[in-house]
Amino acid sequence: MECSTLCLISFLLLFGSCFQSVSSHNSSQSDQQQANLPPRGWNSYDSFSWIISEQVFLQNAEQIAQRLRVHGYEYAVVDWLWYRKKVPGANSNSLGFDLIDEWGRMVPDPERWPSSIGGKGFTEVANKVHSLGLKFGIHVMRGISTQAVNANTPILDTIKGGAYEEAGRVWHAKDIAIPTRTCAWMSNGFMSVNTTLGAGRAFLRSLYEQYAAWGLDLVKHDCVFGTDLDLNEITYVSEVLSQVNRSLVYSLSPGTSVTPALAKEVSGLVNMYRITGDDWDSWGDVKSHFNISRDLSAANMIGAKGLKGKSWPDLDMLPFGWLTDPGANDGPHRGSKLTLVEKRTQMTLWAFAKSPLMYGGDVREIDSATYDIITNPTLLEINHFSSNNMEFPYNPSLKKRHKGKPKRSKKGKKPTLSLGLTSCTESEASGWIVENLNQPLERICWKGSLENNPNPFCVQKRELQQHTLDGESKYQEEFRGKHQFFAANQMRFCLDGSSKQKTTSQEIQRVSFSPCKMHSNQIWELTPNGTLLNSYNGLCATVNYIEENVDSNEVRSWIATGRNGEVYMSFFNLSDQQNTTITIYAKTSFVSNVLSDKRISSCQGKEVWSGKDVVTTQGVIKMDVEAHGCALFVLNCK
Ligand SMILES: *[C@@H]1O[C@H](CO)[C@@H](O)[C@H](O)[C@H]1NC(C)=O
Ligand SMILES: *[C@@H]1O[C@H](CO)[C@@H](O)[C@H](O)[C@H]1NC(C)=O
Ligand SMILES: *[C@@H]1O[C@H](CO)[C@@H](O)[C@H](O)[C@H]1NC(C)=O
Ligand SMILES: *[C@@H]1O[C@H](CO)[C@@H](O)[C@H](O)[C@H]1NC(C)=O
Ligand SMILES: *[C@@H]1O[C@H](CO)[C@@H](O)[C@H](O)[C@H]1NC(C)=O
Ligand SMILES: *[C@@H]1O[C@H](CO)[C@@H](O)[C@H](O)[C@H]1NC(C)=O
Ligand SMILES: CC(=O)N[C@H]1CO[C@H](CO)[C@@H](O)[C@@H]1O
Repeated sequence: MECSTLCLISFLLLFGSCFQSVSSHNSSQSDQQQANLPPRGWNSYDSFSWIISEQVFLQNAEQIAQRLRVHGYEYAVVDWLWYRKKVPGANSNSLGFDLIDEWGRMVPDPERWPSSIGGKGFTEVANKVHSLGLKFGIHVMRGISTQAVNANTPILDTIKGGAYEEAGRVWHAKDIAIPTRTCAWMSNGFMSVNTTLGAGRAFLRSLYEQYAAWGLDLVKHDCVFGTDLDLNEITYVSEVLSQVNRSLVYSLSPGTSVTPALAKEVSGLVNMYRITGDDWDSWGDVKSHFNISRDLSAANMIGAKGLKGKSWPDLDMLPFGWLTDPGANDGPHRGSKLTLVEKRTQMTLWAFAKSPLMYGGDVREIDSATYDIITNPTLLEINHFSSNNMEFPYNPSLKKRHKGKPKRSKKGKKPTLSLGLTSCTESEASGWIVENLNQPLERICWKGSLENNPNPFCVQKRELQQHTLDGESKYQEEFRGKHQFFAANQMRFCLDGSSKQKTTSQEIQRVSFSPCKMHSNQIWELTPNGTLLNSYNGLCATVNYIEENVDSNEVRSWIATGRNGEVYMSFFNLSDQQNTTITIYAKTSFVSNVLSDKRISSCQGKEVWSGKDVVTTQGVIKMDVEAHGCALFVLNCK
C-alpha cells in the first residue's frame, strides 16, 4: 500500500473515534497550581557538564532574562555536581572531592560558587536569579553521598533541632545508607537511604527543607527513576515538598526504560519526569523519542495530576547551539551536531508532546537559527496551550513488538532478542517459569521462548555467595529468598537490571549480563506469579523479540487542537535516507467536526517552515517532507 492510502485511512480513524472536545486555557484558575503548564527554561548540563561557576551561570541567567524570558523560558537550572571541587583528579565519578556540611548534606564548591561562603548555600544565587524575573533550580542525586557515609556524619533532625535521636542514641549516615544500592551510573557518588527508618526520612527532610530555604523553585532529582527507580525516596521527597513553605517543581531524571505503567506510579507525586535516557545531539536520539511520546500521550499522561498541580512527561533538554560532551570535565567547545531540519523536528515533537522545554546550549553564544527555532511562536503556543495532543495512528495495521514468541520475519531475518524492564504489575511481566531438568542448578526460562525454539531464553539460578563484608548479616537479611542468575555458558556474568547511564539511542539493551558482584541490581526474586523482580529498582525483567526492518514506522504524524479552535498537524519523516523527499497526504473530508458539531469539508492555513499557504483540494492536504524533517500545519477547518 502506498503512503497516501494509509494516511487517508488513518485520518478517518482519528477524527472518527479519538477526537474530543476542545478545552480552553483558564489562566485565573491555573496560576494557583504548580506546573500548570510544562515548565520552560535552561539547564547547564548540555553546555557545561558539571563545571559551571557562579559567574558563568549568572551570565547565562542574564541572557535568559533578556532574550528568552518573554518567550516563557523562566527556569535557570544548575545541573549536577555543584558540590565537587574542580581540581586535578576530580571527575563525574570520582570519590573524595565533594563538600559536605556537618550533617552530611552537599554544599556548593566555594571556589566555583563564592556567594555560598559562610553557610549560605545557594541563597544569594537564588536571590539574583529572582531579581532577574526568573526562577531557580538545581540538580541533586539520590539518597546520601558516599563521602557522608564514609565520614559517618550525624543526621539532622529539623523538627526537634540538633542530631536525630531515637531509641536512646544519635543516628549517623552509616545507619541509614544502603551500600548495595549505589547509583548504578555513579557508583562512587551516592547511594539510597532506608526510608523505613525515622533517621532515613529525617535525612531526606533535612535536605529538601534546606533546598526550600535556599529559595529554590525547582529540584531535579537524579538516579531515582527509570531503571534507577527508588519509589520510596520519590514518595517521601514528594511528601516533604508538599509540606515545605515554598512551591517547588519536582522533576525526576533520567527515564531509561519508562513505560506508561511506570509513569503512572510517579506522575501524581511529581511535576515532570523524564521518559528516556539522556538526549544528546544525534539523529538516533531524536528519533528514539517518538514511540515513548506516542505511548505516554495515548495513556493520557500529558498534563496529568501531579504534585500540588500537574505533571509532564519530560523529553529532556534541547541540545542545540554551543555544547560540551556527555560527562565531560569541560565547558562548551563545539556546535550541535544536529542539522537545522533535525532541530526543527526535535522541537516540533517536544512541542506536540507538551514536554518541558529546557534549552541546553550556552545561552551567551546562541546562534540566530537556534534562537528562531526555540522561540518559534507556533511551537511555543502548541507546547503550552494545545490539547488533545496525540500521535496520529498513521498505519493501523502496523505490527506490534512480539511479546513472547520469536517469529521469523518474511525476509527470513532472525528477530533480535531484547531484554527489558517493566512495571511488575503489567501482565507481560509474568513470563518466567522454572524448568525441572533434574540438574543441580535450577533454570528459569522465558515462557514465550520455549515453544519450537532450539535456543529458548533461560538463565541459571545462583545462590548468593557468602561475603566477609562489614554488615554481612544485614545483607543476608535484605536478600533472603533472592538470587543471582547467570547465563549457562557465561558463569562469570550475572543478569544485571541496570548498569550505566545510557543515552536514548542506545537503549535497546536494557537488561544485560555483566560481571557478577554483590550489588542489588544483580539480585532478583522470582515471585510465585512468574515475575523476575529486580532488587535495585523494583522493576521486572521481560524478553521481547523485535523484528528488524519494520520501516512502516518511518512516517509519523501528530495532531492537537489550539485554544482558539485551530488544528495543528505535523508530518515527520524519520527515514535515514537523505536527500529525497516524500509526499504525505491527509484527507479531511470525513472529519466529523467535534469543534462545532459540523462535518469538516475543508481546511486551510499555513505550513510553518516553508511559509506556504495550504488548502485542502478535494479534501486532501499534501506536502513533501525531506528525510529527518517535518511539516508543521496550522489549519482552520470548516
Ligand atoms: C476559570 O477559573 C475561575 C477560578 O477558578 C472560575 O471562577 C471560572 O469560572 C473559570 N472559567 C472557565 C471558563 O472555566
Ligand atoms: C531498612 O530498615 C528496616 C527497619 O530496620 C529493615 O527491616 C530493612 O531490612 C532495612 N532495609 C535495607 C535495605 O537495609
Ligand atoms: C512562609 O514564608 C513566608 C515568607 O517567608 C512567611 O511570610 C510565612 O509566614 C511562612 N508561612 C509559614 C506557614 O511558615
Ligand atoms: C516503535 O513502535 C513500533 C510500533 O509499536 C514498533 O514496531 C517499533 O519497533 C518501535 N520502535 C522501537 C525503536 O522500539
Ligand atoms: C505478581 O505478584 C506481585 C506480588 O508478589 C505483585 O506485586 C504483582 O503485581 C504481580 N504481577 C502480576 C502481573 O500479576
Ligand atoms: C545532500 O544534499 C546536500 C546539499 O543539498 C549535499 O551537500 C550532500 O552531499 C547531499 N548528500 C547526499 C548523501 O547526497
Ligand atoms: C515511509 C516513507 O514514506 N518514508 C520516506 C521518508 O523519506 C525517505 C527519503 O526521502 C523516503 O525514501 C521514504 O520512502
